[in-house]
Amino acid sequence: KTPFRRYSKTAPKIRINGVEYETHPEFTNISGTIHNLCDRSLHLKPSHPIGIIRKLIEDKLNSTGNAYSIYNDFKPVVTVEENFDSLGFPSDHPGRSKSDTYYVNDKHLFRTHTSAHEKECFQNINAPGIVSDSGAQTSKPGFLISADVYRRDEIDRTHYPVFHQMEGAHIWSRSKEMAKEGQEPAHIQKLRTELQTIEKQLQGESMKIEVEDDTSLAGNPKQDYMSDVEVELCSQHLKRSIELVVAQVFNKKVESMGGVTKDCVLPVRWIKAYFPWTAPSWEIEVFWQGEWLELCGCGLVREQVLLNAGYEPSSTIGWAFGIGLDRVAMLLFEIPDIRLFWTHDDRFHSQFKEGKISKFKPYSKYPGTMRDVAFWLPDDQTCDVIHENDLMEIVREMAGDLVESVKIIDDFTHPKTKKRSLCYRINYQSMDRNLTNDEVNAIQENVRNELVDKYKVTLR
Ligand code: FA5
Ligand code: MG
Repeated sequence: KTPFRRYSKTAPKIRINGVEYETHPEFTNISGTIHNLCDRSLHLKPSHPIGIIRKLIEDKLNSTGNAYSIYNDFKPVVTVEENFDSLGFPSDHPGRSKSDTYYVNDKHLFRTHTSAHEKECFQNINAPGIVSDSGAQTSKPGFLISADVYRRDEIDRTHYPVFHQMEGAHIWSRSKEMAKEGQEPAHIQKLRTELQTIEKQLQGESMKIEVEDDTSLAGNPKQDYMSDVEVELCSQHLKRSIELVVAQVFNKKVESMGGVTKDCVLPVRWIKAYFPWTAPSWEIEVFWQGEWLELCGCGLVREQVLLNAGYEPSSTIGWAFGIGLDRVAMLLFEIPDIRLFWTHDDRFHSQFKEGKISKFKPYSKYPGTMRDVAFWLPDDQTCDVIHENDLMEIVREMAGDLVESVKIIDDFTHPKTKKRSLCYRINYQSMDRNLTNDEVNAIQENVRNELVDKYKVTLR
């Protein structure tokens, strides 16, 4: 059983990954569960599905010219500045709220995405003294960052408070010298050559990608400092790079199913999106087994992000993307429940091999047990309002990985008293063993007590 650590709002200090942080009476909302998960580094395990996918993507992207430095060891606690401010998040962005984000204190939080490390990695590209693999005094123009990310969220088979992302970025310095008569500037020529290499590689893949691309910039404007040709080439470079990854990964999947990808066509589509730190922006979706799956968000890096990292105005253009690794891994390895990634059970881990995509064979299906909890919300305005994610957090804290899902089944306001009642259905189910009734009852009792203690609800 995972030890149960609790942070009372009065505990003055918390130690995370060897660093001591002051707590904050209003901000600190991290739980023992999260603390226990923050040094597992699943993405670094070579024969864990998350680690396998991570490595496949890194190798594929570096096969087009070895342009990416790899960062896989960033610790999860970052500053509010790194996670939000440096990327231009407005001060009222919902992602900043305590109901969505795990705060260590008012200045530190568990990163909600790998974009939190963009600024530092952009700074490293420009930092003097960084020696590349070839010994040159410049570092690579791109980077890949893989890490665990944290979000307070609902509980079901595809949501877990910790998941994994890979960030990618690539920049080009604008040439200082004027281009020769009749020639394009050096960085444009470079982009064209690199793009050709990627396109050629894409054509060589046995899995064909059928692209539906929303190239119109209506409602998805370019930045003024970039020229039309820069936007065009940079977006193509970004999109073809990601398509190359998709072609490779899904090719491996089809092969592992005993199929042949020779005449296989995989539909993908680019949909315009919005991120505060990229413009224009897109999301890519892949059509797999009858459904569109959202893979990743991306776009051309906003100049402000580069300026925040110390770049000279108008000196640099580039792109960035962020891929969620867990859902892709679930789909490719046919893993039915996201909790399985976190199990210590060898019946899970012994099934996977470095570099291979294989189908997960469930070792056993243990039955679930349902329990409902119903309560009246307090009408006393002086106590904390309970957010659905707060309830999820309580269940998570009491049940750990023994909870499969939590669903609202009733939300009712009394017509006369105007009192509001909620009912949630909790499904307790272990991936590794049978649960006893006593055990489930004890957890359920803890959940009920905690709801009363923390949020002053009236149980029904
Ligand atoms: C981001 O997190 C951006 N940082 C991505 C980005 C990077 C955009 C760089 C532009 C430039 P988003 O919140 O949509 O965006 O998450 C990115 C991906 O992570 C999603 O496409 C999805 O694959 C995955 N993801 C998001 N939420 C979850 C979740 N709760 N569980 C599992 N995967 C998730
Ligand atoms: Mg999204």
